[in-house]
Amino acid sequence: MFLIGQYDSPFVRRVAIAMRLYGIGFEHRPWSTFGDAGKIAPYNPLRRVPTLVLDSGEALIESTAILDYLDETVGPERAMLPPRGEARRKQLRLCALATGLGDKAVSLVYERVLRKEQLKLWVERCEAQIGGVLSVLEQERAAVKTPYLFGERIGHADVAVACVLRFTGEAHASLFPPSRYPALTAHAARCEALAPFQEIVQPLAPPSGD
Ligand SMILES: N[C@@H](CCC(=O)N[C@@H](CS)C(=O)NCC(=O)O)C(=O)O
Repeated sequence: MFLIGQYDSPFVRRVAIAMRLYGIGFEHRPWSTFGDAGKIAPYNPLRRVPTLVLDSGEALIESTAILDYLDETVGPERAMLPPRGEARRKQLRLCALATGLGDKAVSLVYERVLRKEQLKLWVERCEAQIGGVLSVLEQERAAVKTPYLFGERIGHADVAVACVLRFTGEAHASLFPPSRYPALTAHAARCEALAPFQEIVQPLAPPSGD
């Protein structure tokens, strides 16, 4: 199977890291959503990444749906998300906050590099959404004393938060000053020290719009 997308995307990265953590092998096609849109389109008409193409030819889209497939593949004992109940809902909520933050951070990058003049209304809205989510995540991470958000084992929310923090810090340094978010900074450092995070990483290379 092969994973389409570059590792500077927090969404592609969270999927690739989960695959490494699960020990699931894959080929990597680091196609750019803009430069290589024509290559992505046959697998995903949205021309978005991550897209995971299975050996059968079936193409999975959306990081959450891809992780759902991977969880099913490894089974409930090893899955990085509880199968049901409150524990699942709580972790999915944090995943949604982290990936929602990622959506806004990506959107702000597009606004910066693809438009001649940025739309102030949109920029301010995204910045407020990013700041609001970071505050809540900081509070909630600070309140948890275990190594990871939901205990001793790393979960999808941990990976999502770390990947999105890295992207936000690289793309919008002024929105994520480490001194304002010590618990999140410590969380990111703990995750980034793990081998799969060190292996699966790519400095941000935004589209040029050309
Ligand atoms: N909700 C999607 C978000 C994926 C996403 O935003 N990917 C970006 C790259 S970071 C992309 O494909 N951008 C091109 C586009 O949206 O047209 C997911 O979780 O997979």
